[in-house]
Amino acid sequence: MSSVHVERKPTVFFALTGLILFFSFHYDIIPLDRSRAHRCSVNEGITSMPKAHILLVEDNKVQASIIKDYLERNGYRVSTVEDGMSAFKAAKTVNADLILLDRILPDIDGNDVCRWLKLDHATRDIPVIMLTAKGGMSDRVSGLEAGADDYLPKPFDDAELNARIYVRLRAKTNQDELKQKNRQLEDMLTRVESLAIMDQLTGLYNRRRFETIFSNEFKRASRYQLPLSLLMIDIDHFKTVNDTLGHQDGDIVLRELAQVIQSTIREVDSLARWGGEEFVVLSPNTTRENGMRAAERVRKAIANHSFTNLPGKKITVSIGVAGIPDPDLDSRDKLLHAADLAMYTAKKNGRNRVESA
Ligand code: GH3
Ligand code: MG
Ligand code: MG
Ligand code: MG
Repeated sequence: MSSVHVERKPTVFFALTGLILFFSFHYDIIPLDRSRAHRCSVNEGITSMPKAHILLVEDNKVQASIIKDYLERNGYRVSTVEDGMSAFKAAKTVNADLILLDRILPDIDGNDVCRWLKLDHATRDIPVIMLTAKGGMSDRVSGLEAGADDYLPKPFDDAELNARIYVRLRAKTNQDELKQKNRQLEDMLTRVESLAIMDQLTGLYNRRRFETIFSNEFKRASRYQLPLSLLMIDIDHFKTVNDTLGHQDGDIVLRELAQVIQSTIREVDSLARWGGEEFVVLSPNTTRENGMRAAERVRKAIANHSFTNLPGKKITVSIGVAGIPDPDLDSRDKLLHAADLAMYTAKKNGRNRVESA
């Protein structure tokens, strides 16, 4: 549609137009080219787009009013401010999709306003089109250097303004969609990754993930002749817990027990759920003797713990410990088997105890 549209009596229309032209020429700027009236709006093509919100920063009231009027008739929502400081505040609060920024403002240079907007995390993604009265190359370059996405020298053509706004909004929509898709993809990947390595009940590493860690740590320990110990932990008489409380409460006990172990071991140790009510701890740089001490701390912590859904009752564990260096344990499988055997010895010797290979 045309840039200025006044449905009043002809005298009022001419008076108004004269006034507008006077101010525009007085300030050496003709904001909109009225010779291109009755042109089709570019914004009409964006039928699916919700009303885009434009923040107009323009200190010339007459010009601001004409641009605002024109943009609103082209389907945009427009907020206006008249100086750089207000532009900052508004950019953070009005949730604008695009900023039309006059270069010459009463308080701050438009380039500096643009630079600050582009430095601020909250506003850096809002496209900025600089409106400049100066058409010189250095002014255009300085505007783009300040981070402006585009510039429009005054006097500008209404259709050109519309087209440039449309292009920037379309680019921003594409960018926003891409960002959202990337975020969704990242979330999905994180979920898939955590599903692949975590035990769903306890949140600990699952057996598969543990095998990888174990493999790496075993290689490292063997190569650099560092000690490494492994704890195999099995809950004593867990069947009776399930039988008396039910499977669901049994699950809660398992979860709580996992937390007790986790809070007892060192941060560099790896804890995983090995199977039903069995857990493993891998302690790098730890001799078998120190592994025994760590196991004893775990055993005691569990035996002393009061479980939320087992008032007055205690849970105990049997722990088998194996470690390298040991000439008989020259493979991961042998180390694992030795810890397992030691755990069975602990069961055989009365449970709630630690045995080593
Ligand atoms: P012990 O080890 O002292 O010989 O006795 P136990 O009763 O623990 O015997 P066993 O190791 O053979 O049985 C393990 C029980 O753990 C059997 C199974 O019902 C229970 N269990 C395994 N996985 C889960 C689980 O995910 N949730 C619950 N609630 N119970 C489980
Ligand atoms: Mg100005
Ligand atoms: Mg078991
Ligand atoms: Mg058991």
